[in-house]
Amino acid sequence: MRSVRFILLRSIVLLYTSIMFSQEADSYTIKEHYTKQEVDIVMRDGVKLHTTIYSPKDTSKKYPILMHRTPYSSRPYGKDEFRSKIGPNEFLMKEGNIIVYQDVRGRWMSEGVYDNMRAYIPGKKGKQFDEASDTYDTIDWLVKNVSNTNKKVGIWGISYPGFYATYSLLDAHPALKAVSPQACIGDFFFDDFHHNGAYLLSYWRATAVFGYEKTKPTTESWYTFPDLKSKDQYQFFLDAGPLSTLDRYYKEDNVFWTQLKEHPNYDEFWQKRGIIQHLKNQKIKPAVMTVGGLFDAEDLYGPFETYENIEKQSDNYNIMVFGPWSHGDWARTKKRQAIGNVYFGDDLSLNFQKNVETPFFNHFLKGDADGKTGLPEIQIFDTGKKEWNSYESWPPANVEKKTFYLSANDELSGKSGAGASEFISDPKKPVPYSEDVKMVFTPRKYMTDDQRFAARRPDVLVFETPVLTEDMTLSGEVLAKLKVATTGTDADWVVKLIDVYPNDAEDTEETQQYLKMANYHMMVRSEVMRGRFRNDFSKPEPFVANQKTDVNIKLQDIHHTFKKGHKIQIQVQSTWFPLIDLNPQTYVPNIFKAAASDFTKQTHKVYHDSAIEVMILK
Ligand code: PG9
Repeated sequence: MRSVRFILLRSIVLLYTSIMFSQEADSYTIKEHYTKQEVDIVMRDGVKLHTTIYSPKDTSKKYPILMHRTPYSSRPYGKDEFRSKIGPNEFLMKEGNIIVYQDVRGRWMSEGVYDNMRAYIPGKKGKQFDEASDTYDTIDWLVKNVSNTNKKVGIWGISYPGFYATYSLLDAHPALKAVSPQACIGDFFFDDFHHNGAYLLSYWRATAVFGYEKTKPTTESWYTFPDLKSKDQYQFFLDAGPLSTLDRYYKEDNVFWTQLKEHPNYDEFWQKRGIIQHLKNQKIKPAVMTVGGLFDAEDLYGPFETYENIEKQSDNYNIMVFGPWSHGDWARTKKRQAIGNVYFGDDLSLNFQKNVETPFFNHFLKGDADGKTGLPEIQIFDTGKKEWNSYESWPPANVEKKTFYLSANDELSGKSGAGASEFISDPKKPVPYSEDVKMVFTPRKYMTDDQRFAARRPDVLVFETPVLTEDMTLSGEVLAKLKVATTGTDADWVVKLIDVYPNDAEDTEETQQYLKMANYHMMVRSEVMRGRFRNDFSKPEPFVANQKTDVNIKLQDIHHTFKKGHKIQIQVQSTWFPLIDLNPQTYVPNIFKAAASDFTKQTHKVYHDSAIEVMILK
């Protein structure tokens, strides 16, 4: 009885505080504190970009400009329509800043033609334009025409807006003082739509958002999503068969779908659209704070590469924050931070917004701007110990390499061995990437999902350590150096790094009904290499059947303590469906054009001298 009374009391308290909080949050309205104007700013080539400017009504002081450039609309449009929240977070909103939203070229109310990941043009002349010049021209207009500004500009953005934030650093306007690229796309061949050349079939529905060209500025979306008449993504795509059957949903007018199909390799089309390369060729001047989520299913490559390449090339103020977040979690205000079944702690996002993001922008836009922010160079969350750590560099200076081998008897050991483990890979019965039955817009939850369902399949190899007798912190890159063979002539290789919980692990309120956290196989990191690209992403090569071959796979950085009583597990498989598309396992020039008959069951081998190289915190 007492427990029922306790639960009842707790829920009354929770209800009361949530009402209080929401009333406090609702009592603040943008309309009451800000004016709004919408302008069309003319770029150097004459195209007008629709720009919405929220200015504080209190004109007793001057404010910096915080800008956000987006392909997802700066709506609502119309002078009496106000957003419910503006700016990177509510702290910066309430203290007063000039907040600017802009539809990027070719999107929504802006003129021009959209180009996915528009290529940067070094040394632009005359009317030549790209997203760097559009940003420069916009800032130039704003600091000259917006009243009550202190003429300092900051830019923030998550995901695609994060890409535009990174882009703003190139040929940066002198008024641009602070930029925060967050979950910033670096390159569509390694972020979002592809991972090491494997096509993210799980992104297929998102192709509608970026594939169609609009004919004029519009406040209404000009694209629609195909009605797949299914809620079971695995079954839908399995029944669909080869990718070419999906042409029935996207015709030639879906420019991006056509581009995806025509460019299966890392050719000039994708290479010129990657932005990381340009960070190596310029001295970046504005202060930069790159933010990412350690379980971000969409953009992990981008933020790590952005921070690391700026750090190598430039001597500007440059810091990095990586938390236990999935895509964009750090911008939300949810109290309990959890991803799927795994709970990491309370108020992690709110504390980041209050104690990191707000001080970063205020220091450079309203403060001394001398770099003495008091913020560490690196703030990263240990996703095993569930605590924040700070370092002066990334990876931390005090790490040393440790090599595990995929040994006989399913052991993850310190010894390289003879022989191999093998499995039959059947495209007709691919390994699911998740146990959940759903139809996603983009993948998310699988990044920490339980992997027991996979471990129990005959087409997934499992290698694990004995129960750890002490904590082991893996920090930085994980490199899988596989030695494989296949009876076929093509194959994908998926490596998953898993934290096996002890049998006394406790459930939390996030634990799915059918699961127990006891013996939970938590996905810590995972990655695929489309085998044809093992030597060169732009020059695909078939495998020679039954020939032992090297396949190296870089898994994105981690910071995870495998605690005493846990086990480290590696899983290796060759299908991961429908996260990625199916590999025919017989070599064809372009998998997007493969016929159903090309898809064959093959036997794959992983030799016991395959290694997993990790960095251990000393
Ligand atoms: N990077 C994310 C995304 C890009 C393209 C398609 C779907 C998602 C994002 O901008 O949210």
